[in-house]
Amino acid sequence: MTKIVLLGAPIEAGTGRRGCVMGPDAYRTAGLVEELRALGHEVTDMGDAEPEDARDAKTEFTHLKELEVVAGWTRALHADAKRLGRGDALPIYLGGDHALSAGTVTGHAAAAAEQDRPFFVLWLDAHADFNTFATTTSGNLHGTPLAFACGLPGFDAYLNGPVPVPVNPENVCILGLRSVDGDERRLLQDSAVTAHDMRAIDELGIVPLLRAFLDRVRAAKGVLHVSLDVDFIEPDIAPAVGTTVPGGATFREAHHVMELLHDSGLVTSLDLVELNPFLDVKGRTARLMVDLTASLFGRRILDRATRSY
Ligand code: Z70
Ligand code: MN
Ligand code: MN
Ligand code: MN
Repeated sequence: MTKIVLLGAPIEAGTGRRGCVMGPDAYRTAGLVEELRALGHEVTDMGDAEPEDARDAKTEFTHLKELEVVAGWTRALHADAKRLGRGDALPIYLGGDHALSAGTVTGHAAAAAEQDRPFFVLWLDAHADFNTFATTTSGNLHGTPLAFACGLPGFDAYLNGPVPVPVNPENVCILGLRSVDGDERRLLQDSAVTAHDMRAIDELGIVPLLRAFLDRVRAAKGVLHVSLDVDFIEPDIAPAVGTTVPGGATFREAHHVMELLHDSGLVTSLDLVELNPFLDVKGRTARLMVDLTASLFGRRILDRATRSY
């Protein structure tokens, strides 16, 4: 049994379109609380977080969209995540677009540092979200949270100062990559982030790639934050996203990743991001995300002797 807290983060300002604000309620409607309780977990839904006022958030760049709103969410969620990271329950953040992870990842990194635990991030996404204010061409700030969390320069507007505890890029693994911008690619390749694109998954298999990363987390006695972007999954089966990129993880790959994460026992916090219920087809993407979350929290087809994790 795991103690789980749910916190909604209905932010859509990080994307170029409307709809992610409905994400938290779509997860509730799709039965997330009931599914987790059916698995024996103690679940508390804390409702939705609210952004801080961040009208002071300014930069030299004029093409950034909704910077003040994104900064307000970053500050609020950073504080929420830092507080929840000190507690004994496992938080699931219900997005909301991926800009919310600027707050959750940096908040959990700060909490982990207080406890002298190495902090790791698994980023399941078609995108690297490794743009800075200087490199984003779209101006959509959901393309920036991982660069921000890793301490790349120029982001002081988000937290009104530097990131207190930047994530060590060596402790970050991206799985599912298939859309990276030009300057973003250079930043990513110059960093120590482990990035596995779809070609790596096709050639080597998603399981060995994930196992290698989990082995590193375990060896370091680390804690693991998982950030699951809906567009990690093939859009034919997960259509409710603003940016559909073909060639995503299959139903079986996605569930297998979740099952391995469960067996590892290493996950300490989770983001579910980029669900846009306005674009969904009869709730199927929301239900798939709930089912994947259930797999991460122990739902299985048969009990079996697994490998050591
Ligand atoms: C592109 C940009 C992005 C998510 C799209 C796309 C970023 N690299 N991230 N969907 N989750 O605009 O920066
Ligand atoms: Mn609501
Ligand atoms: Mn993303
Ligand atoms: Mn994405």
